Amino acid sequence: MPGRIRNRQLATKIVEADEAARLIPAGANVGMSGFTGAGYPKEVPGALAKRLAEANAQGDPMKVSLWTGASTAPELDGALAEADGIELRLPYQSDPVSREKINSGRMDYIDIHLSHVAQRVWQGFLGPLDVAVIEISGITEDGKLIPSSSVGNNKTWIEQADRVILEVNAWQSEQLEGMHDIYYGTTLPPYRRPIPLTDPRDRIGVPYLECPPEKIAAVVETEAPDRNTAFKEPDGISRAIAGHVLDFLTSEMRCGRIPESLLPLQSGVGNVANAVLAGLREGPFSGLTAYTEVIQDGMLDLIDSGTLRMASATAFSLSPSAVDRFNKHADEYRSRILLRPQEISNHPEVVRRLGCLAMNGIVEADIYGNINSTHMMGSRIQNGIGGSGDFARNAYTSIFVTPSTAKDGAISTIVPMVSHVDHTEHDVDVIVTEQGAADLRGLAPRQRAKQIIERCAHPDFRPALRDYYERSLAASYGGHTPHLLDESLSWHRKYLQEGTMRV
Ligand code: 0RQ
Repeated sequence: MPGRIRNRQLATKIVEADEAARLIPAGANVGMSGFTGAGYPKEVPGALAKRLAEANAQGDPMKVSLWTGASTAPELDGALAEADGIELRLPYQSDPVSREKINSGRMDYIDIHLSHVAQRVWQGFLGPLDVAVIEISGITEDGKLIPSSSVGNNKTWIEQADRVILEVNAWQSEQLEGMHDIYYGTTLPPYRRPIPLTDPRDRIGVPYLECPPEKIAAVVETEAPDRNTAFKEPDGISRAIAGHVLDFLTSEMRCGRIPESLLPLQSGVGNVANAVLAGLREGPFSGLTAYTEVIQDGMLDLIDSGTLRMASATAFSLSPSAVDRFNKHADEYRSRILLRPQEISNHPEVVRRLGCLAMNGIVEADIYGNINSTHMMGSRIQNGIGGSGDFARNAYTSIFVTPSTAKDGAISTIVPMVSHVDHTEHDVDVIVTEQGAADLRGLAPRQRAKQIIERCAHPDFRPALRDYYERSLAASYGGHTPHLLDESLSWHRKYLQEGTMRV
C-alpha cells in the first residue's frame, strides 16, 4: 500500500484484522464508519463477527452495540447480525438479516433522525463509546486522516471513543484527498454559534479528520471495494413519478417561486429518486446545486451533463459502473463535490437557510397527508427514517414520492390513516405517485383529503377511499380531520388477514 500511510508513528501500529478485533471487548459500544454502503470498514467487522459467533457457540454469549452513520453492507451489518452479535443498532440500517432480527425482537434498534445522532452521543444518552472503527483512504505525513467515500458520524466517533481502530483502504481513490470539509465548530447549548454556511459550495472546515495518535490503537490495511449495488433501469411507474415531479418543479419556476437553477436539491435513495434525478437533465433547468446526504448515479450524471454545478453530501452511493467513472475522474469531480459530517449535511439550520427542495420515498401516506416512511403494517420496520425528517421539516418544499400501490396491487399506499407516523401532515407539502401530484400547501385537512384521493390514489382504490371519507364526514366525532376510528386501520387489518386491501 505505498504512500497511503505516510505517518511513520502510525505505520508502526499496523496489525491484522483479527488482532484489531480483539481490542473490542464484550458488551462494548462500537461506532463504525459507513453511510449508504460507502466508507464502511471492510476487515475488522468480519473478524469481530467470527469472534462473536465463536463466543456464542461456546455458550459464552458476546454482543456489542453498533452505531454507524447510516446503512452499511452485508460484510458489516449482515455479518454481525448473522453472528447474533448486535445488542443494539442505530441510527439507520437496510440489511435484511438485521431487519429480520429487529422484527423478531432479538435486536434492539433506535431509529433516529440522522442529524440528531452526534448530539445524542454528546449528551450521553447512549452511554460511553468504547471503540471507533473508521475507514479512511490514507494518513498524511503529520498524522491527519484522509476520509474515504463517506464521512457520516466519523468525527463524533473519533472524538468520543476511548480508542480508535483505523482501516486504511487503498481501493478508495487517492484523489478523495481534499474533497471533504470537516467542521469542528459544533458544540452543545448555550455555546452554539450560527453554522457559517450560506451556499452549498461553502467550505467551513478542514479536509481531514483529526485524532490524537495515542488514541489510535491499531491500523488495518485493506483494498476491498464499497458494496455498490446497481440501480434498476427506471420502469414506467418511476418515470411517471419523475415526470410529475418535473412538471411540479417547472410550474414552481414559471410561477417565480423558485429560480431556473431551482434551490439546493435533497434526494433520498432508491430507484424512484434516481429516476427523478435522471429526468432533471431533460427539464428546463440549469446551474443546479445539491445539498443532500447521498450522491448517487443520477447526481453524477447531472454533474457530467453540466446541469448540476455542485453537490454537497455526506456519502456516495454509486453503482459499480458509476464508481469506475468516479474513480477514473475523481480529480475533476473534486471541484464539484464536497463531503461533510452528517451533522452538517443534514443540519436543520442549514437546510432551512438554503431552502432545500426535499424529495423522499415513503411506505404510505394517509388522506390527510401524514406519512409512514418506515413501518410495514404499522409494526415491521423496513429501514429507518434516515435523514428524511431532517430535510422534510426544514425544506423550502418537501415532496414525498411513492408508487400508488405495492405488492402487485394488493396494497394501496394511500390509506385512510397511516399505521405509523414519521412525518406529520405539517411537514408534507407535496405527495406524488404515478397517478399525479397533490400540492397540499395552503390547504385545510378536508381539502387535502380530496386532493390526495383524486390525484394520488390508484383508481382501483379511489371509490373505497371516497366512501371512507364521505362516511367520516357524516359520522366523525370531530369535523376538522374526519375519521371513523373503528375503521381507520381496517385496510391494514384486512391485508394482514386476507393478503389484500382490495374489497
Ligand atoms: O418490498 O421488495 O419485498 O416487494 O417495501 O419498496 O418500492 O422497492 O421502495 O426502495 O423506494 O424504498 C420508504 C422503504 C421505499 C425508502 C422506502 C414494500 C415493497 C418492497 C420497498 P418487496 P420499494 P424503495 C435518504 C432519505 C426512509 C428513509 C429516507 C426508505 C419494499 O425510501 O427507507 O427517506 N425511506 N431516507 O413491496 C407494505 C406498503 C409498502 C410496502 C412498499 N405501503 N406496505 N409494503 N412496500 N410500500 C437516505 C438516508 O437517509 C440514508
